[in-house]
Parts: sequence; structure tokens; C-alpha cells
Amino acid sequence: MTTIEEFDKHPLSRYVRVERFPHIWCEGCGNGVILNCFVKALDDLNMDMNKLVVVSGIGCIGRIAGYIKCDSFHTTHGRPIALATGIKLANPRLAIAVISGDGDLFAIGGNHFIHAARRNIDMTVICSNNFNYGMTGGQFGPTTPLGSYTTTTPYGNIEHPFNLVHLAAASGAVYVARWTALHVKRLTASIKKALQKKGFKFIEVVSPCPEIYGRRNKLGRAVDVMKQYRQTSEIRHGYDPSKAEITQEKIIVGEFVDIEKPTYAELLQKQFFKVQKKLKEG
Ligand SMILES: Cc1ncc(C[n+]2csc(CCOP(=O)(O)OP(=O)(O)O)c2C)c(N)n1
Ligand code: SF4
Ligand SMILES: [Mg+2]
Repeated sequence: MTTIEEFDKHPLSRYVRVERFPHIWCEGCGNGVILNCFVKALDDLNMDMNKLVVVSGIGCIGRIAGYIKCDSFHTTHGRPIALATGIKLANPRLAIAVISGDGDLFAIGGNHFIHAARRNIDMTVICSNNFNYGMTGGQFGPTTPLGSYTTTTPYGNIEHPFNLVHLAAASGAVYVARWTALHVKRLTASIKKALQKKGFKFIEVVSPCPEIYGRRNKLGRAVDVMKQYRQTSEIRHGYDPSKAEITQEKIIVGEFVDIEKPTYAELLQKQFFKVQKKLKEG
């Protein structure tokens, strides 16, 4: 087993709580890739770790908040965006990243997602989309593909899944991108861009869950899923997100939305001064 001293020698170890390792993720899980890309982005940006807050909900990916060495919160299931909103409004100078799962962000937490995007709350939301509730044994969720097998859909899922990039764009996100866990460099670049941009940014990461979802759907080992990503993914920047449904044959990836608009904190500050002036005028 790798010792803490060996972990400590890793060039990115200053961003990670190495004393928490070994992590809980299964071999081949995409969550490790997301952690790696995230800390690489921090390193490239020379991020001041005192000005970054990472928030996650509950689920396998939710453990990531505990692994990143900054003020971080592993909050209740479905509530990371609500908590992150409070942090941002209390201290607008902080950069906020919410990293959580498809179940956490889009089932129990779905309402928080659409309203934070609509309000343009300044935060970067990264979703590890593994198409199921990995942590609790592989139940189906809002992104499980039609016909897929999970513990709660043993005869195949009959619910239509969300197209997350379409949902984010329609809800008002200023930056929307999708990558798979294979697109390490592009995902890192996207995280860097999102962390530097103002407003509600959303990055979906299609991520292998070989132990639970993959096993039930006979997808093979993580390396087989990565091969499938290579064969089926197509980079289409600027593509209409409403048409970027994920299918077995094709995963459209890329940057779909990149726009500017005032954030909630900016509008709130303006409103504050406007109200103060009105009150003074009587
Ligand atoms: C209020 C509440 N309801 C249900 C649960 C059980 N629970 C824990 S994790 C989870 C789903 C996690 O799925 P996802 O967000 O996709 O993360 P993954 O494990 O797949 O990374 C659920 C339903 C909980 N912890 N709290
Ligand atoms: S159950 Fe799936 S998502 Fe959870 S750690 Fe294992 S491979 Fe990753
Ligand atoms: Mg999941």
C-alpha cells in the first residue's frame, strides 16, 4: 500500500488531504479522474486555496470534498448548491465549486440546480454522471438511460433521462460543457475556464462506475468503458445542447454555452445601493 510519505511526494499533493488516503473509490471509477483534473486545474491557475470553497453532497463522488485541501463541506444529500449559495452571498470574494453526483444534483437536489442557474449564482458545478446512485448500491436515477439495468430497474429503465447540458442551458447557465472521464486535458481546461468565469457554470463529466452500473449493464472493465467513450464521443463546440442527448452510439461532448450576464451577487449589491438611496431620499 502507498504510504502517506509517498503520497506527499506527488506534485499535486499540496491540494489534497493525503492523510485521508487511500480514497474510498473502486478501481477504475471515474471519480479519481475528476479529482485529478480538478487539482491540476487549481495548480495551473495557481489557485489561492484560502479563497476556494468546495462543496459536495452525498454519494461516492461526494467524498471529493473531504479530499481537497481547502475549506470544504460534505453536506446533506441534494443540498450542496443551497449551501454553496449561502457561502457565496456571505462572502462574494470566494470561488465556489460544487462537485456532486447525478442523483444528488438532479433528483433530490434538482430544484436547487435549476434555480441557482436561473439566478446566475456565481459557482462552478461539476457533475459526475455515472447514470446511477453508485453509493447506495446502484438504484436508477434521473440520468439512467432508457432500457438500462439497475438494482431498481431489473427489467430495464422505462423513464426518459434528463439531458443535463440541455437542462443547464435552459435554466440559464452561462457556461455549459460536457466531457467524459477520457477527456482529461479538455476537462481540465474546462474546469480552469469555469473557475475564472463569473456566473453559474456547469460541467457534466460522463464517468465510469465499473463496479455497480457497469457490471449490471455488462459494460466490461473501466478500460472497456474508456474505449467505448473513445469510439462514441464526438467533440462539437457550440452544438445545440437540446440535441446533445447521450445515446449508446454517440456522446456529443464540448462547450455548448459560453455567455455573459450579471450574477445574482452583482444585482443584489446594486439593489442594496438603490434601496439605500431611496431610503435616504425619504
Ligand atoms: C435525505 C437522503 N436521502 C437518501 C439518502 C441515500 N443516498 C445516499 S447517496 C444517494 C445517491 C447518490 O447518487 P449520486 O448523487 O448519483 O452519487 P454517486 O454515488 O453515484 O456518485 C442516496 C439516495 C441520503 N443519504 N439522504
Ligand atoms: S460504486 Fe461506482 S461510482 Fe461508486 S466508487 Fe464504485 S465505481 Fe465509483
Ligand atoms: Mg451517480
